[in-house]
Amino acid sequence: MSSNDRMQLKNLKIGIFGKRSSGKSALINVLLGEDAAEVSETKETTYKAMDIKGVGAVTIVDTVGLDAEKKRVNKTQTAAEEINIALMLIANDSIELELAWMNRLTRSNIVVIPIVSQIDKLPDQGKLLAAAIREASGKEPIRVSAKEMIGIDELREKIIEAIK
Ligand SMILES: Nc1nc2c(ncn2[C@@H]2O[C@H](COP(=O)(O)OP(=O)(O)O)[C@@H](O)[C@H]2O)c(=O)[nH]1
Ligand SMILES: [Mg+2]
Repeated sequence: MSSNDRMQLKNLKIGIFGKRSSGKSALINVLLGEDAAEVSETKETTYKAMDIKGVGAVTIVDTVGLDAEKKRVNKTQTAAEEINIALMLIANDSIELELAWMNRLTRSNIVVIPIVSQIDKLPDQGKLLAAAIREASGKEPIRVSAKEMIGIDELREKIIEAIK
C-alpha cells in the first residue's frame, strides 16, 4: 500500500510506539482529552477512537513496549502493518531500538513523528536528546510532557499536517 493509498482510508490509524513506560498511554490520554486509556502497561495492542478537530475520526493504536518480550513485540509488528502514522516516543538517551523501528516504519511508507516524551523529567527539557534524534534520523522531534501538558497542541498540529 502506498503512503497516498493509506491516507485515503476513511479510518486513519495512528500507532503509538516506544519502550515500556515511555509514556504512551499517558500521551494518548491527553490527546483524547480524557482518561480513556489506562495509564499502565497494556497486555496487548489496544484501540481507541479519537476525533481530531478538522480531520474526523481516527483510531489510536496503543502498543506494548518495543523492549517487551519477543512474542509481544511481534504483536506490535502486526499492528505496525495497519497504521498510517506512527508516533515514536523516546524518553531517554538509549535510542538505537527506536531509530531502527523508525527506519523500518518509514520504509513501509508510514509517516513517523518522533517524540521526546516526559520532558518534565529531563534537566534541559529534552533539548539534547531531541538534537541527537534529529542528527540520527533527519527528523525534528516534538518535545512533550503529558504530565505538564507541554507540546500537545504542537503534536496535534503535526498529526493534522501528516494527514493532509
Ligand atoms: N513525569 C512524567 N511522568 C509521566 C509522563 N507520562 C507518563 N508518566 C508516568 O510514567 C509511567 C509510565 O507511563 P505510561 O503512560 O503507562 O507508559 P507506557 O508503558 O509507555 O504506556 C506512569 O507512572 C506515568 O504516570 C510525563 O509526561 N511526565
Ligand atoms: Mg501503556
